Amino acid sequence: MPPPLLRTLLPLLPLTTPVLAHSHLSHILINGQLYHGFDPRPNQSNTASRVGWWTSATDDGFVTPANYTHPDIICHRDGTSPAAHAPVRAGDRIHVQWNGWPVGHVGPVLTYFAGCAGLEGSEAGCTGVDKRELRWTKVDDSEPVLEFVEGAGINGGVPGQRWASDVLIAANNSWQVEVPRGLATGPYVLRNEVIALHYAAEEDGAQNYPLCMNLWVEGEEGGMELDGFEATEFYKEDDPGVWLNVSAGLKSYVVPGPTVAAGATPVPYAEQTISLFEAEGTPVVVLRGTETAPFSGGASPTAEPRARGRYDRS
Ligand SMILES: *[C@@H]1O[C@H](CO)[C@@H](O)[C@H](O)[C@H]1NC(C)=O
Ligand SMILES: *[C@@H]1O[C@H](CO)[C@@H](O)[C@H](O)[C@H]1NC(C)=O
Ligand SMILES: *[C@@H]1O[C@H](CO)[C@@H](O)[C@H](O)[C@H]1NC(C)=O
Ligand SMILES: CC(=O)N[C@H]1CO[C@H](CO)[C@@H](O)[C@@H]1O
Ligand SMILES: [Cu+2]
Repeated sequence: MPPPLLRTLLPLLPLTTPVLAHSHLSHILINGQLYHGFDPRPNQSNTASRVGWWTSATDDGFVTPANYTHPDIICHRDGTSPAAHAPVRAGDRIHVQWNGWPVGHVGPVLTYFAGCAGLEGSEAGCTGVDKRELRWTKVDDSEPVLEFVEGAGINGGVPGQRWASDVLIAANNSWQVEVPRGLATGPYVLRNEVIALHYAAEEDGAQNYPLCMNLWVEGEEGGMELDGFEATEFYKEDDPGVWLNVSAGLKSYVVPGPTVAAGATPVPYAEQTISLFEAEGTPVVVLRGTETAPFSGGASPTAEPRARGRYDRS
């Protein structure tokens, strides 16, 4: 870990806005139904029926490029699956709600799916699966990611630039994701990740926020199975989209990681809007194969590991 950069880099942040702690996914909405994420901050009460993965990121923080080959990049630090899955149909839109997004933390918003069916331990859906066995398919890379605009930075971001993260902030810190049409029925993990680039001019300065949620997709018999990449192979420390100075007259941006799968339909910027909450949804647990039952709250997720030391940067 390099020494704290806060003192030298603080002027990059707008002075009028408080420096927020970073963020996590508070919930997802599917057709107005709310499913809870996991709040990693100390002293939060997290419901057993949450579909968000447990993490030890009690500082609401991130994973850095030095850890791109470490399992922490899969579903954040010590990421551990919950018992419940949010039911959704192939082709539905999922509204992914971040718990705020700090101004100036500019970068791409990336979305991946991994299927759990067929993996060892998948009798209970994604819950008992070894996360290192997950193979991820990118379904959205938030194109065009970076647009050049007149004037001051949007939302206090970099002057002359509008990033996907600024679009996310404008939509009340949320992102819409379409579940690929034609997907096979079964349990999946949704991985929504923002890569914040405000310190990325420094080696190991990018900040990845990879957050996971369990889904139960009602798709098609004999639908498309996903086969993708290991998350520990997505990025390299010196990728041009990871190690770059966003303030040094950037002319273009190269999105890191795999390309978006053919057939996936990212939701365009114009449709990245707030979605209204109507009711609490009932998550399901997977009984076996393609059979599910409403989550009753009884089943306890796998033992949750103890939090370890905090990362030291904001
Ligand atoms: C919050 O949790 C910490 C330990 O994580 C504990 O020391 C503290 O007393 C708790 N605060 C409240 C208000 O419960
Ligand atoms: C905006 O986001 C916050 C969480 O950051 C959420 O509590 C609130 O309900 C959202 N507002 C709307 C209208 O969706
Ligand atoms: C990034 O670019 C800006 C503008 O050229 C410069 O002031 C700053 O020192 C650069 N940062 C680093 C870490 O090189
Ligand atoms: C290369 C590297 O920095 N690996 C780190 C990834 O995260 C774990 C857990 O915090 C560290 O122990 C490793 O050193
Ligand atoms: Cu931050």
